[in-house]
Amino acid sequence: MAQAPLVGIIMGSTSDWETMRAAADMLDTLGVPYETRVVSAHRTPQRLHDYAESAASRGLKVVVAGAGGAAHLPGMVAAMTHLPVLGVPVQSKALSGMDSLLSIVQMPAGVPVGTLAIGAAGATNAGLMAASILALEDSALRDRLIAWRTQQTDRVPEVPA
Ligand code: RP5
Repeated sequence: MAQAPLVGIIMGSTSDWETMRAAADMLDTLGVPYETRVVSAHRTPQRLHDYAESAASRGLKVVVAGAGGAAHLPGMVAAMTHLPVLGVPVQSKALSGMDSLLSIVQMPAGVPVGTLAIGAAGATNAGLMAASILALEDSALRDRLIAWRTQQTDRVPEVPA
């Protein structure tokens, strides 16, 4: 039987999947079960409400939310759940993701969103950070995470080829 998802990867549009798949790839690499959903703050507000309200009771431990432009998804989810929310600013066409970044990062005191870098690097790191949070209570995952980090370090040559 498949393991129940611990991380919810949500995004404002299917067009965000190209970026957000980097978070999913990282969780696959580290063996962390996750689910993926398209949840738009503007186009599907009821879906957003239902997702955020039920996330904790369904067993999710971390939400990774990616959106672009007027990127209200991570903040709105954070407003409705006590779970840690990691926000990924998707690179927009008009403003190269600066709009996404500023929409996500500048939350009012009391409603935190852990904001990552714009684009795929941010999505990868959101996956890693979600795994780090889960690894606090999961020693096998902690070992896989440490092994992944060691491999990354070992791949860096001292001299440029
Ligand atoms: C946001 O608008 C989405 O997160 C996406 O990044 C952006 C564009 O969405 P589409 O017009 O491609 O559906 O809500």
